[in-house]
Amino acid sequence: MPSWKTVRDDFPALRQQVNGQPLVYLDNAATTQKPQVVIDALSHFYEHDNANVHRGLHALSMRATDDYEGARARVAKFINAAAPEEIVFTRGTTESINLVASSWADANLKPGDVILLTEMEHHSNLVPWQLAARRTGAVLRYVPVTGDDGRLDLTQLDRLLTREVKLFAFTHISNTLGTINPVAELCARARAVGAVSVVDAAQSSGHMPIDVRAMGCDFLAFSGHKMAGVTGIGVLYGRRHLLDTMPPWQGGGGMIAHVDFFESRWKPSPERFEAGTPNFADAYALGVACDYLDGLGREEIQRHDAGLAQLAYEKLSALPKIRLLGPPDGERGGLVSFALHDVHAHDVVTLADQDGIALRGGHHCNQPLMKKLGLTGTARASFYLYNTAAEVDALVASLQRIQKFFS
Ligand code: 7TS
Repeated sequence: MPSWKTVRDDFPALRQQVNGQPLVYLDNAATTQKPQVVIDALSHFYEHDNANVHRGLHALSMRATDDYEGARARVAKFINAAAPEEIVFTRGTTESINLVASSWADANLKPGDVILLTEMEHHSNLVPWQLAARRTGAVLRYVPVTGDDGRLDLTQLDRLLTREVKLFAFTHISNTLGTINPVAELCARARAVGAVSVVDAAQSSGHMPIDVRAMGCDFLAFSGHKMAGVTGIGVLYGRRHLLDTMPPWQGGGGMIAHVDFFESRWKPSPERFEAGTPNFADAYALGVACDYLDGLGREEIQRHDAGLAQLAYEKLSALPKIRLLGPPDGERGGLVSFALHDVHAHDVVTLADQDGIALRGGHHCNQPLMKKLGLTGTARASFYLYNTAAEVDALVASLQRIQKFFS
C-alpha cells in the first residue's frame, strides 16, 4: 500500500503556491504532473544516450535504440500486449485514433458500412471517424447516453450493432462524465458481429490496470502525458495481424523495406507506422512512467482516485443549486463534472484559481454531449495519485465562496 503522503513529494510542480495559496491541482484529466524520476529520465537520456535510433552502428545510437525498444517492450507489458510489435508510438491518443481512421478505415470501409460510436466520445474519437466516413462513404451511428447519470444505454445495442457495423469505437472512461464503460463486454459484442473494436484509453491508462487481452480489443489508444509521462508521446496498440495488413499512413525514412524511384515496400509493424525520426526520448521517459505507476500499483491508484471522486461527488451533492454529471455510485473513474446553476463554468474556474485550485471549465471537447444534456459547459475536478481528501475540502470551500459571491 503506497504512502500517498510521500507520493506527493515525488512531484516537484506541486510544491508551489498559486495566488498565494498552496496549489491544488485538479486538472489531471487534461494532463498530469510528472514525478521527479520521469523528469530525471529525460535529462539522463539527453545527457548520456542521445543519438538517432535504428540507423547508427556507434555506441550512442545503439544505446538510444535499446532505450527506445526497451520502452516499447515496457509499454507492451504495461497493457499485457502479446508482443512489443503490437505497440506503435505516436504523439498521443489523437494521433493513434487518426492512424486507425486513416489506415484501417480507408482500406476496409465502403459506402453503406457503419462506424458505431457513443454519444460520450471526446472529439478525438469522433472527428477522425467523421473524416473517414466522408472519405469512404461509411455512415456514423451513436450509442445514446442515458442522461445526467452518464451511462451508455446498452438496451440499444441490439438495434445499433448490426452486421453493417464494421468498427465500434468507444471510450474506456469518459473525460466529462467519469463513467467507466464495460469495455470487455463492448469488445465482445463488436466481435460477435465481425466489427473491430477501438478503445480510447486516454483517461484510463494511468489510472487503472489495463489488460488488452482480457479486454479483447483490437485497437487501444492512449497518451503519455495523462499518466505521469511527458508530452508528445502516445501509444497505439493493435493486434499484430491487423497492423500487418494495414497500409502505412505516412511515408518516409524508417518505415520502408526497400525504395525504388517508382515504388516501395514497407516494413512490418511497428516500423511501418513510424515514418521519420521517432520521439525516442519521450518514449524512454514513458517507459519510466510505467515503472513508476506499477511501483505504486495500478489497482491502488484506481482505488485512490475513484475514492476521491466519490468523496467529491458526495460533498458536492450537498451544495445547493448544483447539477452533477456521471454515475452517482460505482462505475466512476477519478473525476467529477458539475454545473452551478447561476455561475458560468469559466467563472467557476477563474474564481477557484484565486484560491489556488486548478479546474477545467467548458465543453471538454464533448460538444455534442453537452448539447444533448442542454449544457454549454461544466466545471470539472479530476484527481490523481497525489491528490488528497483535504484538497476535496478545499474545493468545496472554494465553491461555497463562489456561490456566496454570486448570490
Ligand atoms: N480521448 C479522451 C477520452 C480524452 O480525454 C482526451 C483528452 C483525448 C482523447 C485526447 O488526448 P490527446 O492527448 O491526444 O490530446 N482530454 C482532455 C481533457 O479532458 N481535457 O484536456 C484534454
